[in-house]
Amino acid sequence: MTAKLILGKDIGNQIREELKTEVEGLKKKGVHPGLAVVLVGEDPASTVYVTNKGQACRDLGIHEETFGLPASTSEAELLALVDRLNADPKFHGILVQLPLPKHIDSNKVLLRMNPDKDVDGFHPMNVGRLMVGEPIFLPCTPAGVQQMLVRSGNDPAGKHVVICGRSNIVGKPMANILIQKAKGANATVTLCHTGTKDMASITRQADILIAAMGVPKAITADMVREGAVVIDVGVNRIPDPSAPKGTRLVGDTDFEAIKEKASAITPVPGGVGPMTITMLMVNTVRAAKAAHGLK
Ligand code: BQF
Repeated sequence: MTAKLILGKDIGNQIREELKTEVEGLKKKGVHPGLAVVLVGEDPASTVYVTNKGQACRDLGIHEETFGLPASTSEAELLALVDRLNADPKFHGILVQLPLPKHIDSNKVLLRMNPDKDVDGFHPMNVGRLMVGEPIFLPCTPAGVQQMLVRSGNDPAGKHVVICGRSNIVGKPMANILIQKAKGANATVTLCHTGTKDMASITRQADILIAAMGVPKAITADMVREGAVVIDVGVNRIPDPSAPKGTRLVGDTDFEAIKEKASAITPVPGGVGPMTITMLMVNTVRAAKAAHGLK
């Protein structure tokens, strides 16, 4: 079997087209969605991600401002900026790009945000709301994975989904989304992590396998059941002397080998990554509507 590609780039563009129309309609009602993006330091990968987010906003007509702060910014200074953005009605969404420098406690920063502007869905209030089944913002990457599954005809309902990786940003919210008794969810979920014994014996039972470990090519073909759907969340930059930049992006799966075995797979790049950005746009529009009492 050779796997069908699930292209997040295409699925995301379709959703962004729908959003563009929605943003135009909101502006006619006097609502101009706005997003504040905060970047502390100059990590090259984070800088690329923040650029991607700003570009997506401009494409949709969403007002966006990036607040670039030096790596030496103190926790108190960052908290003061969050307070200011919380109080600024121009911004319906606030995003603090992670990871933050080591001297800043990111949990403290997330806790300071107005949960109604937390378009990443990382504030403990929003984490809790997801767990009890009343989410306002779903974390962007797992929300994007859910959309890719549903829109590619692989509804997770009743399926055994195995997630590898337990980060607060992907693995844990992914599990919390898919176990809900809700449309596009209702799956049986197994969460594997670095403490899992014989991971391959578990991944081989997956109807849907989600790789979110942050380890290049950690999922090999022998770990995949014939006909499984494989979602690769990994974005790893590895050295490649033959590439113009000297590096290239690889996921957490051995794509070339697995595509001969899976029924469907997401590529890297062009898979989950663009969906993360798309779902950030969805959350920002939702935040703007909620702030103006619109459904
Ligand atoms: C693509 C991210 C790890 C840690 C923090 C498109 C993005 C990436 C890839 C992107 C990511 C990864 C983002 C592609 C945002 C996804 O074409 O494959 C877009 O911008 N992402 C982030 O903000 O923080 C991260 C990965």
